[in-house]
Amino acid sequence: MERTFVMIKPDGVQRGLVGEVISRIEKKGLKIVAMKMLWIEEDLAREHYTEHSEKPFFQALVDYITSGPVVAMVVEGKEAVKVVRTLVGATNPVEALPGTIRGDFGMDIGRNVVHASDSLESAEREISLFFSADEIVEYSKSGEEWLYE
Ligand code: IDP
Ligand code: MG
Repeated sequence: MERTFVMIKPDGVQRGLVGEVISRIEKKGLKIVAMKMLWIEEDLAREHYTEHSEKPFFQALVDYITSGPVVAMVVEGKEAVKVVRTLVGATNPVEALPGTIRGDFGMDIGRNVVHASDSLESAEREISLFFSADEIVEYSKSGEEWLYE
């Protein structure tokens, strides 16, 4: 099983999409093993998006992600990184396919509703930035035998 990091960004929270996003994650068959609401500080935002620190949109991105509360999650499942990226859709909601979160709920690359880790390495890094080990809950979920062969 893999774990990935998912975050409902400030626009997703303000637009009342928290339930919708969580619902899609649950219905797909993924297991939520950690979740919290927080208001990200500037330093954490810069660290989270460090790979983009030289990009022209970096400061706007930091301003966006610190503009209101977010909902952060750790999500577990078989190939969870890839599965969640597929659920989330392309970075630019203009190009994201209908049926994906960004395709169904976004209009602008700078307001694309959710974040999801892009690799197992990013997932491990991002999970440890946002959660301590004791905030991640291990449990078995009923019906797993109907999800996995
Ligand atoms: P991702 O979120 O799909 O992994 P990244 O390329 O890692 O996409 O970019 C991180 C975030 O930075 C995007 O989700 C989006 O909010 C923002 N972003 C990416 N490219 C642009 C851009 O060209 N203009 C403005 N914001 C951008
Ligand atoms: Mg990314």
